[in-house]
Amino acid sequence: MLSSHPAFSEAAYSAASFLKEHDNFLLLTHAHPDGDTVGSAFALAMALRECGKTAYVLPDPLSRKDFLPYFASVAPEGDLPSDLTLVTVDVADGALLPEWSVKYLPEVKCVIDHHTSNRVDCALKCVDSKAAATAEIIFEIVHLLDLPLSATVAGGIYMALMTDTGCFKYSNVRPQTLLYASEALAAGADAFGLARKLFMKKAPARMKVESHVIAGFRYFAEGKITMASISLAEIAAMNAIEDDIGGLASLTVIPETTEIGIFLREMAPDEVKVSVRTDTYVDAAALCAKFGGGGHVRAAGCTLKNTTLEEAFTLIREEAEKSLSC
Ligand SMILES: [Mn+2]
Repeated sequence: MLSSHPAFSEAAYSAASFLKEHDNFLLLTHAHPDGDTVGSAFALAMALRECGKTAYVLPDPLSRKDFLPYFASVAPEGDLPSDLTLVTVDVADGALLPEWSVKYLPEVKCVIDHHTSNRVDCALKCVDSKAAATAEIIFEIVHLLDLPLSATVAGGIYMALMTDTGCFKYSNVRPQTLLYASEALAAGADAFGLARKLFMKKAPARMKVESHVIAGFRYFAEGKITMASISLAEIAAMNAIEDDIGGLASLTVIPETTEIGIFLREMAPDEVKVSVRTDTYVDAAALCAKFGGGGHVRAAGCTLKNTTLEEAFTLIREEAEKSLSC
């Protein structure tokens, strides 16, 4: 582990002292889990186990299949201990918990996250909005628990860092991101294996969905806004599964003229999930906040209920156009 390092976050210090005081943990991840919520929760659970504590992550059977082994290895076995301490990891808002986790929300005792707009109702919020991924906080916590970084924990941290930075490309990358990734690599994280599996190789069905989405791009404001959507009917027609649909939003900000990329996914006939990615100056979180959502300055989201896909498309386009001139 690091002999000298940049100052760790307040979030990591308060989380580490809280974690030291308790013994049986159930960690909660957000719905439609990404590599940060999964990798961070997995790494934290493993680290707590290395401290001799009991720690589980509540499984997500709907997760993309690459994440299922992570969930399986830290899933609760048999009856849960009665004195569980609930902790959310990378969950920006209680509304983002999967439906089977919502019942635990009132019992959450600690929030570990990097979303500025964190809205989970909890007394202890360990939020470092400067961290590129929640995994940066987890790395610091592991250090503060006086644990050597094991290859297992390092693997979860590396996956999470890689995911939330688009393979270390996004504007959220800071010196700590690469320093902690380097430490994770030195500790045995399979950097190429993870990059290959999660980012470089894609199933034929995924390629088909991506080309369909790109072919359907619509440009507004002289190309400064790119929008794409996928309906339930299109998902059914392409036989697409969750693995084929997640993370499509990042495609919308690729066109070189585009400042705001918007991806809409029809979740139900009257419910639309909107993901916004911005290039250099528009605040994606502020745009999504207009619809009750939030996230980060370059990547954010919201869900529009009682709204059709077409209505949502128009609503978000109008707000996006306004945000260009702010
Ligand atoms: Mn994250």
